[in-house]
Amino acid sequence: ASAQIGVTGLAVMGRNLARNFARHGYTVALHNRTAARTRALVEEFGDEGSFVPTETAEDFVAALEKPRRLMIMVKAGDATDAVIDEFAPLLESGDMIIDGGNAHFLDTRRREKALRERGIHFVGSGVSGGEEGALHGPAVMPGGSAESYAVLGPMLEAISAKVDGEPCCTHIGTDGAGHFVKMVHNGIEYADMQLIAEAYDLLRHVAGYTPAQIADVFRVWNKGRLNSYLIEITAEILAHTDAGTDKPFVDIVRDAAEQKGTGRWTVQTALDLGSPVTAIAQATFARVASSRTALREAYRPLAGGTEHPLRPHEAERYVATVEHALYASKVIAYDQGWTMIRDAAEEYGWDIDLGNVAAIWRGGCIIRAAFLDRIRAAYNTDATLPSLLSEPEFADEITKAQVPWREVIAAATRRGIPVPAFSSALAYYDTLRAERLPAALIQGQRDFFGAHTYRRTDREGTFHTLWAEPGQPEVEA
Ligand code: 2AM
Repeated sequence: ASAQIGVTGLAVMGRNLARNFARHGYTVALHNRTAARTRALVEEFGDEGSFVPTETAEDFVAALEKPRRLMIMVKAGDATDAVIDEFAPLLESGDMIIDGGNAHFLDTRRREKALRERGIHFVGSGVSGGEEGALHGPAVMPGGSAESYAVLGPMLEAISAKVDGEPCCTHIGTDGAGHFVKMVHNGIEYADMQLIAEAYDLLRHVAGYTPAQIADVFRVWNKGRLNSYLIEITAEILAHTDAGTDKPFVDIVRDAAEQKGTGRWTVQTALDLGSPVTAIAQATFARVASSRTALREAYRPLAGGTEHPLRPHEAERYVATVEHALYASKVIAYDQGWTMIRDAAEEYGWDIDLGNVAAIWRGGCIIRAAFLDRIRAAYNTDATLPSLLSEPEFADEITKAQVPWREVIAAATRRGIPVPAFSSALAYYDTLRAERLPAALIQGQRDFFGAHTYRRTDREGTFHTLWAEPGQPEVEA
């Protein structure tokens, strides 16, 4: 019993996390259903640190120091349950199982409860940053008990990415909070990617820029407030030429976006929570729509917008306009994500520090960005901030972006260029900003056909109008 942590499931993510622990001085017990993977890891990387390879579940558990810390890195879903069922009977009270896979937070809640009843800590942990992150420093989002974090926290912080010396790992909240926050991270990632893609599309088809020219625009943007990993890689992708054809890489890729499902989970969950994450939803639907070949065939011959080519001297100004629209939409998308996290915290009783969520996403993960420092500062100044736009600096930026943001969307609409994420972000902004919404009319319709009742602006109570009897006063329901 000499290993501080054990990792079972040694496909690329598990292997790289195991190596990351070992490189940080921990003795790591290794296990995999198929022992060949365990042997291969030790053969290839055994000199990176201290590994204890094991073949049976019993040997694996016996190799772990108490309280045992056992990390599961298998495919999310049934495999996770199978592995838990295999190991839990071999563990004792106080031991800890960490699930570093992409589990649905409701599965994590279920597993945590079942294991808690047996005295075992179950820590559902989001791990972001892909293979490279797993090896060199991911963003880590552990849920579970505070007691388990006291033991695991230092280890997870050690292997996490660091920004200004701070670890990109914090205790998110109890049971499924870590996997929930990871899910929303991915939802925000979908929105951010779609927004960037729409900005590219506009520069291409309105400004008439080539992919290489747009790469230069993104490189400039990456030096400003949009600075982020996603903007940086976008520039690289746009500058890339397909070796075989010499065409811009972006022109030889089929325009049907795929997904592994965390965006879909975010949207499904948002509907249950009543969280209006419209930009994330539009980004998810945009991927789905792009893949609907038969529908696209059917719509392709239909009428579109009108061409208004920009004159060359207008292009430069247009780039600045798109930057405003992208930035403003991005603030809205992130605000929606944070709203959803707050809604879930309330629903599930999680004590989530919203500033810390921003802080740990500054490194290791796909949405890492300078911008997150500002979100963190906003929540650190006022943890009860109802929205990012309640913070004066963000409010000021959005105010300054108003005219260009609307101009970009209006011009795209006239030309028939789809900007679902840009326009949903603006519609969200205008919805929440409005003095009066036509929701009043919806309430009238509901009362008319279904006697669903309404409330009045001028006095308290719940009312129903006798629609079939004109002239009658409304009745109090
Ligand atoms: P394998 O190497 O034996 O296939 C990713 O698929 C990782 O999860 C692999 O390490 C794989 O083990 C493991 N895995 C998948 N399903 C599993 C299961 N039902 N039980 C144990 N490990 C599983």
